[in-house]
Amino acid sequence: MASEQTYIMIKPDGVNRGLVGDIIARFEKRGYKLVALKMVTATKEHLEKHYADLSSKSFFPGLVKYMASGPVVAMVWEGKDVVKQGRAMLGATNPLASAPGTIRGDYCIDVGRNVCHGSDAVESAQKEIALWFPEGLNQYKLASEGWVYE
Ligand code: DAT
Ligand code: MG
Repeated sequence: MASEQTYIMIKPDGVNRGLVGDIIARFEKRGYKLVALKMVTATKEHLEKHYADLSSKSFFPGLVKYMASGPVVAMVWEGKDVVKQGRAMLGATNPLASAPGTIRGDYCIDVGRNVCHGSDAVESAQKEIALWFPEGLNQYKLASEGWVYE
């Protein structure tokens, strides 16, 4: 099975609001495979790299400050179509436009406090995974695989 990977991150508001377990559980219960996880208090320099594409935006300094204000939970999830499905599970960037049932649609209101990050394409996922997990990922066979995939 071709295994796609995505970078999912619980932002400092998600950590402080006690949403870590719920967000991880959603990906676990869906059937996706966790291949890396750690809590990191990221430096501004690291976050500027992560959000480099947005550096010209007026909200960029505030975004970096918020993301550096506390620890984040960094994860890599693996499975079929996980980049696109992960984005759908997160909901729209602006929580006011996020459908109920999505993480953002269920747990937040302001775009600047939208509790989670998910890679937007396979290529950006690869870049983000390399940035956040230079030490590499875990390789194992998930015991439930045959019950998730036909
Ligand atoms: P996403 O996180 O859905 O991939 P993005 O990559 O366009 O969205 O932006 C990254 C983050 O920047 C987003 O999660 C929240 C913040 N952001 C985006 N647009 C914003 C805006 N108009 N005002 C304030 N923050 C914004
Ligand atoms: Mg993005």
